[in-house]
Amino acid sequence: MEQLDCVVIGYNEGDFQDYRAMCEGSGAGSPTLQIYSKEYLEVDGRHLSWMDGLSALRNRATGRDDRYHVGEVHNLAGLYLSNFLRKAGLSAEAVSLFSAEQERLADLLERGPRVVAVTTTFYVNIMPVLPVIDFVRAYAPDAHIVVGGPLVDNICMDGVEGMAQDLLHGMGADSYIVESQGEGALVELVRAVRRGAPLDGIANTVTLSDAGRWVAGPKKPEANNIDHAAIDWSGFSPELIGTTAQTRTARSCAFKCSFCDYPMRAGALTTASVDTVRHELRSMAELGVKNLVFVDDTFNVPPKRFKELCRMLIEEDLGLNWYSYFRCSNARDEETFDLAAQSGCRGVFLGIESGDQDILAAMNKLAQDAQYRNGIAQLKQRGITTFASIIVGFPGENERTVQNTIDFLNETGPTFWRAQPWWGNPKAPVYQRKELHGIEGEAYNWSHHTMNSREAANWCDVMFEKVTESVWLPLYDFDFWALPYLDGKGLKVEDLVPILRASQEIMRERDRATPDAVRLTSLNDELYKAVAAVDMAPSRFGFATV
Ligand code: B12
Ligand code: SF4
Repeated sequence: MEQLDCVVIGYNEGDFQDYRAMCEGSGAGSPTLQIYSKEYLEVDGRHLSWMDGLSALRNRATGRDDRYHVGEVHNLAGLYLSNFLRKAGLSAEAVSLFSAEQERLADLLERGPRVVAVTTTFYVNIMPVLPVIDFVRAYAPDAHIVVGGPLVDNICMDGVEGMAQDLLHGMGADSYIVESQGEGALVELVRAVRRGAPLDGIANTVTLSDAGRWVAGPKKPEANNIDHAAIDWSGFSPELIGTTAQTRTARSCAFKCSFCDYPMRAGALTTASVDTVRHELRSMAELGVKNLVFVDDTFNVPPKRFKELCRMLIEEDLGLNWYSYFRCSNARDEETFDLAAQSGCRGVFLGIESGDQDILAAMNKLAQDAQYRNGIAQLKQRGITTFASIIVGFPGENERTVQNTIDFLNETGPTFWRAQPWWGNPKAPVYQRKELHGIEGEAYNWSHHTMNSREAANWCDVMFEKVTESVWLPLYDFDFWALPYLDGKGLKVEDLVPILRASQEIMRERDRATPDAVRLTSLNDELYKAVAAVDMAPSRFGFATV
């Protein structure tokens, strides 16, 4: 079989039991444990992620071995990077979910790839990278392993000195790419490995010197043409892609929310042309894709382009349902909502963050409460599923502002919601006014003039009790992005709502100081019956393959 130039490995979700131990290790009252408490199900005495819990209950009813997992929707960085390499005349294959595709990965590694590229989009520490590198070393000891993506970018943000050296050694790759894009550097690296040329001068790469130190090559920001980089979907098989697929029509974001550093890292907003998107969607539909996810951070901005995209989707009439992030504050006329609905919009992720006007202003959200209320009402009228994501504990937050958010959620009734304690990102703009807000600490361990992280976790619990007009969505390997995936499996929102509502009731009962064991058993029975009653297509992965 022909030798491959590169294999790109997508997502390794890590071990849920390790994640549980980490959360429990943070101690009672910590934000991490609070988040964990609202994202697991207990099945046969074992804590499982919500999606694994769903699979286990279904398997009990069907006798099958289905492992439903959002990573069945092919990892987009994997597809994007392998497509980019192919366009540069190199051969490349992608793997989506490491834990479930080890057999296929082993087959690809048998083909002696020159380079194995490891993505890190979803990682906040190096742990998930380690088993991937061990696996590749065992099956393809001669392959050059390169790790890139957001994790490496974050580690090397201030250069490759000190802690960065240790972490790069700790991961154990042969080189790293430090760039918010990085696809250009990957092509150069693969070409150099192919030629047997030295790697140390390649822009945006970090290589190991003879003295055992990581040394950064020249820094050269990439500005890859987003139209030229569009994915040629005909190069991937329908089995690999399935009925739900993600794509991206823009890079970065035009806003500057004060809790987020993404636009600073990703550069200026860059959009693909409507025609590029048209061609991509046609080839996706030809593969059999039915549910489409636009992962763009602000899909309906600029508004004029959004309308053009919707009109194109209507014209093409490809039978696609679509999902995306959506900013209500930029949807200023009814036509926007009409076009969204007519073009197949089925669900939107609303970064609401807060129902309090002062907090929104402090976050620099450039959004008004009235715009949110109107937006949710318009979307609901058109049968579009809404998910409201809330941050609790941003500087300025207090009992009154939390109550305003609770009222907002109960009055507007988005289909789904979730609140999470604020994650203090020291690179985000709000940290430039640290003294003003009295911010001390970061990540999930902080305090400021009006709250601390443990109080924020407690308020999330209070909200969980008091928000009654919307249904909680778990986070771990679920989130809004699981909705299009489950829809593709036949689990429609109207069937998912009662299932999630039942699990929310279970979480409420089990987290009480003295849970009622009889009620808990009856709620678990109710959940099982609801899961057993739905009609779902088999999953691509099984537990036996893990
Ligand atoms: C869809 C999604 C998910 C889905 C993915 C489902 C699936 N089937 O793939 C799921 C539900 C798993 C998910 C989960 C999480 N997610 Co998420 N997710 C996204 C989202 C919307 C899209 C990611 C994507 O595909 N982007 C498009 C691709 C093309 O871009 P990319 O992956 O960045 O890759 C580019 C470069 O980074 C680079 N690159 C990447 N890897 C490599 C490797 C090499 C070698 C090279 C050269 C280049 C390279 O190449 C690509 C092209 O330039 C992003 C937001 C966004 N719009 O990007 C958030 C995002 C990635 N998620 C984020 C987070 C925080 C999470 C969670 C940790 C949430 C949490 N708090 O628990 C979890 C992690 C997993 C878990 N335990 O639940 C953050 C990441 C922050 C960070 N790492 O700094 C983001 C950016 C959202 C945000 N703004 O906060 N997520
Ligand atoms: S939170 Fe979203 S809209 Fe705000 S700056 Fe970050 S990516 Fe942009």
